[in-house]
Amino acid sequence: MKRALITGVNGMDGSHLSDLLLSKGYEVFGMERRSSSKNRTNTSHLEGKITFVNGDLSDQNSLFRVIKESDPDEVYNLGSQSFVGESWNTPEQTSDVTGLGVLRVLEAIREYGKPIKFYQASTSEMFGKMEKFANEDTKFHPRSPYGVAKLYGHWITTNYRESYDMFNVCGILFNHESERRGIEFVTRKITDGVARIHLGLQDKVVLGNLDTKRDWGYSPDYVESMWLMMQQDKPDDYVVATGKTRSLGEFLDCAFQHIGITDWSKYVGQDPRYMRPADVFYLAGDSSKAKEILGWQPKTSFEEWVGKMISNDLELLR
Ligand code: F7E
Repeated sequence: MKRALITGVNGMDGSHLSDLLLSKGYEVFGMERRSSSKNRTNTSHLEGKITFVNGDLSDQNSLFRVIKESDPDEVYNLGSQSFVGESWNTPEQTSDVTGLGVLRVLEAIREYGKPIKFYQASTSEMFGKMEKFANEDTKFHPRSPYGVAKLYGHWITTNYRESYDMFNVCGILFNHESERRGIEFVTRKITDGVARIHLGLQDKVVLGNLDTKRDWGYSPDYVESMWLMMQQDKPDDYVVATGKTRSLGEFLDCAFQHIGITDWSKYVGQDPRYMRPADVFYLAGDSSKAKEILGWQPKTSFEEWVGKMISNDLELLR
């Protein structure tokens, strides 16, 4: 039985990856920060099925201990301060956890001595200012403290692969969403808002920059690419995306259509509070390499997963 350690287990990807690895017969260890009130909304169904271990990406000693306790074959580093907007409010903490946290996990693995495969959650936010499809060779230009911290994580993972011959892979994943997405991210904010409007609980969804485009996919499809990267003979980096870019307006069209509204203009407001000092306006990913080498491709259509998110929010609110 293979053993996997997932940092950030309570996040959207961490919980979907746990589901996937359990279905493949893994013993799963999920790292979470100690807290008086547990945040297991996404993982309550995993209690008793995985082992939760206390650890913190900003504390080196805790990581030495967690690696020893879990004795993993594979480590998936999904923990981070992942909300881009928040990274301007807490740039130092974001750099520490999202950037230096990667170095600390790598050092803990190195110190432990046994060969352990390592997955780093890199991100399309590292491309930032881009104009056409990005692949593994596209130049990086991050536009937020979060993107800069992720770029450090990406390069230190690569550097440790080259310096110490470690099996380190980086998945450069474009935006991916699901019913378990945090409410502050734009897709979930909209599906929750649309559900509230439908139930008469709210009049409007108030957003920030509407002039933005993303290559959005579905998280359960994307976590499969993480596992596939770890099963290859050689460690490498892969872009994971759908190849289809949509505007926020198209996302709103699709979401409101699920409750029978075609003209959503009177239900959507704007507030500068939700705008960022610098934004990423356009993201488009070319995942040809992942398709060719990993045999990966997205399975769930845009309309299908947006529908799942709305149905889930309606059910939760009811
Ligand atoms: O914003 C705009 C916002 O916060 C998407 C994270 O998983 O994906 C995610 O980062 C866009 C931005 O995601 C609101 O300005 C407009 O242009 O949902 P988001 P993100 O910043 O793309 C990448 C790949 C990651 O790695 C990150 O960890 O939507 N937008 N109005 C808004 N965004 C939010 N959050 N709230 C609004 O009201």
